[in-house]
Amino acid sequence: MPLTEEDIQHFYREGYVLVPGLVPRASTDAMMREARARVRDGDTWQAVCFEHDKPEKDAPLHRLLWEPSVVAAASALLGSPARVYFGMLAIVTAHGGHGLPWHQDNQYSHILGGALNTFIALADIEQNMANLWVAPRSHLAGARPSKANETTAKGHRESLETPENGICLPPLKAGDACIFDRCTLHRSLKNESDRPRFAYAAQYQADLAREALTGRRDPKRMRATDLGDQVRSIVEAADRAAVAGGVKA
Ligand SMILES: O=C(O)CCC(=O)C(=O)O
Repeated sequence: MPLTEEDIQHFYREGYVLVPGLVPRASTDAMMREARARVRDGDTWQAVCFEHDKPEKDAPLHRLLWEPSVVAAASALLGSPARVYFGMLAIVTAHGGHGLPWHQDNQYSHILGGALNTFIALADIEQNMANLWVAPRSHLAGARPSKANETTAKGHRESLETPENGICLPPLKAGDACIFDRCTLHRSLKNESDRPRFAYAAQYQADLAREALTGRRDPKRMRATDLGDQVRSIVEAADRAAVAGGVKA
């Protein structure tokens, strides 16, 4: 279902919006066929990231970047065609991970002109399964100071400010999503459960958005619909092969 005007107002006012059932079941099932095979040994937070220079690489795993309902929601919130900024399958193994500390995505790279992240549950995520936390209205302060995390999430940014109003999202069903501004503070914690947590983060920028650092528009950030046109046949062929081979979701 398309976002309502109320959803859009909630996103701008609170810095996030929950969208139950954003992704159709057939697509989360197809994602899970791929995602289950990516769980690695160990107890860490694990990511498989989209590579702009090689859009065909792992194309079935990054299909949600051009999933029509996701792109439509991002475009409605951004008020323009959505360009793919970043995509990431994020797995937290059973009883694993430390999650990611409070951060804004704009603390990694600062985009001006509209940019957001779509956290999508690929399978059900209970609150104790490294579900996402957000700090409502934290986006209103803009990009805030941060540092490199040196302890539980090396290689990640960490906000110098800890919000006092953080909330854990309610339990999510496969296909539910939380869309949040790249200035909204968010985090996740350890997965306390016996099941791995599977989520996909699909980030988009507005059609004319620019990098704060350089003032440039990044030509690699293609429109999501163009990415779909480029890789759809690869993904469809992979799906046919998986179904013929009896791979289960
Ligand atoms: O996967 C997670 O646990 C957190 C995701 C996140 O922080 C992000 O996508 O920026």
